[in-house]
Amino acid sequence: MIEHVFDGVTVQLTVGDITDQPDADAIVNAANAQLRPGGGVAGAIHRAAGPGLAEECRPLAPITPGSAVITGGHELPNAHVIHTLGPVYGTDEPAAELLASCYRNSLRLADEAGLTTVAFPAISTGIFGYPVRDAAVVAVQTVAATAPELESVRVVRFVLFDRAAFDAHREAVIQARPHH
Ligand code: AR6
Repeated sequence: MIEHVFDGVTVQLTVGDITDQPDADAIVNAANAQLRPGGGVAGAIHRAAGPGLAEECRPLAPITPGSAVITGGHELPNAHVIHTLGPVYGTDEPAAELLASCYRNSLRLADEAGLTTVAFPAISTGIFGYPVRDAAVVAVQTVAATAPELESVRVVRFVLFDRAAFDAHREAVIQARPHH
């Protein structure tokens, strides 16, 4: 685990599984527009949460790239799931702005709900094909840029599935630090 504090918000990087973050108030889902189970992160979250999550999601769908919605966590150890739709790389443009909106809108929902700790996977870097090094820069810079407006969120954890994603985010944190 590595950590860096941006404007009072601790950004943590860890290698692991997004469904195994019991101390997070919310985990973020790399969702599809229909908020259905699907594969990757979404499949894992819906499997762990049980069928009640898909049921709660149904009336909230469809969502558009860059937007986010919040639900309960059902059988997950987390009180909430925040579902955000990342851009499909090469199709949804402008990709970086849409990806930044995913992080910003998810953080704002968490803050409005009074949550302290939020865990994100690397949105759009799996099935949606966003190169992880570029996505990591957008993700970390957006969290750093949003930190000053957050009143309740104090810990933002990136849960990276493999070493390459972890290293990309570590580089992005080093880059985003003031006076690095
Ligand atoms: N915990 C943490 N990270 C994970 C996990 C996990 N359990 N599983 C995969 N990753 P993806 P996307 C990593 O494909 O690109 C779904 O079918 C993975 O290695 O889940 O936004 C939805 O229904 C990758 O780095 O999300 C959508 O249709 C990152 O998480 C579509 O995929 C994101 O991979 C969304 O695609």
